[in-house]
Amino acid sequence: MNHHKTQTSLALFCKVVDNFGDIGICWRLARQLEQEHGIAVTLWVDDLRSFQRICPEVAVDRDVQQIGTVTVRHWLDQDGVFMAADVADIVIEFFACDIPPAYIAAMAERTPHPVWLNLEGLSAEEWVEGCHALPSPQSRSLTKYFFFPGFTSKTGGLLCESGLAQQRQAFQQDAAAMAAFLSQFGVTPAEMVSLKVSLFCYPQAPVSALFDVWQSSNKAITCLVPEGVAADAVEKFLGRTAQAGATASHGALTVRVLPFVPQPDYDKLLWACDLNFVRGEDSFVRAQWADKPFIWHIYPQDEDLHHVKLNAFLERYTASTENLSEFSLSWNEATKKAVNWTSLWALFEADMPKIAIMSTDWQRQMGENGDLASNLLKFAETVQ
Ligand code: TRH
Repeated sequence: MNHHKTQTSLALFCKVVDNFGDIGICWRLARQLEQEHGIAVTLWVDDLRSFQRICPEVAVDRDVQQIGTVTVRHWLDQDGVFMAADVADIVIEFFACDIPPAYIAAMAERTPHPVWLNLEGLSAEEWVEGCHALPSPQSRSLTKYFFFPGFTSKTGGLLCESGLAQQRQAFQQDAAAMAAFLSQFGVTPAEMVSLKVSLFCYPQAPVSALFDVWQSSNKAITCLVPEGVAADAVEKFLGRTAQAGATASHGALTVRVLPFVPQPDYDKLLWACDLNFVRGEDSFVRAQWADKPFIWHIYPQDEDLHHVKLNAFLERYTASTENLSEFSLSWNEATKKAVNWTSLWALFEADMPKIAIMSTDWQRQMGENGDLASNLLKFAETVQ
């Protein structure tokens, strides 16, 4: 006999706190759940404008739309009318975002109750292993579970689409494809063979200090920076507004302002560059899959809490290179040592080949933990 299982449904609630990471992560997860696992996903998001920056297909004035096969709903307020029949099999709130009370009431009405998860932010700290998958009893006999991404087998792992490494390799082995990709941003053939660096960071990063060092480098450097990123330092360097298309060269350094590209193109940018500066959570993880050295600018928190998180990651990641660690700490102003950017850069640059090899090994290690979307669905099955 043929048993037809009905399609599993999943609702993912995303509040954009700021920037692009919240929606960046939720959109990536939603797409992967649909495409690789055949889940019917409804993504509730409160800020369609931020969504549109990373996914131009999004219409900012539509309450319900299909993007690919994902249903996107504009999450307008905490009110709303929901029936038990509206509730998905799996309900995920991203980053403790407080889903609408009426939706929770409908969850309690539904038989069986849905699996309810709170998808947390990424941290390399050890306590994460102890909190991952913990139940948190709620009113009306509902239970919410904490689901933590992470870097070990005792966490939910990292977001990584299947076939991503193959796609990346194919692109990196195809010099013509890489050149075509970069030339759309005005990158010249001479710049193509320079040291290509992508730059994505928060406004307080010491970009000007690094630009100064790069200008007197003995090797040409091309820095590709998306519009709006490090605007003060970029404008100072350019001597004019940092609009997409703007460019200037001083000494060995050329800076080019790129448009903010759709999410899949951002991956290609990371793959095409020799070194990537990334930030937050999603670009930070994507840089780990790019097989290239990267420097992470961590999202700043009160009382320098982020320094603890940064150190926790560096401890896991940089076992064999002090120079990467030193550079990262200085980039994040997380060291009390006086910073000499010239020597930091020289040491780091000399280590780049070694760091690239380490990064390949890291990907293999992370692969052993399984990917976040698959781990999440496996976990949902165990608590169903
Ligand atoms: O934008 P971020 O700083 O986002 C976040 C948020 O601030 C969030 O509140 C916080 O919790 C988190 O950081 C730690 O950095 P992130 O996470 O790297 O997200 C950026 C997204 O934007 C990512 O999905 C990649 C995408 N992107 C593009 O699609 N095109 C681009 O040109 C660039 C530069 C990025």
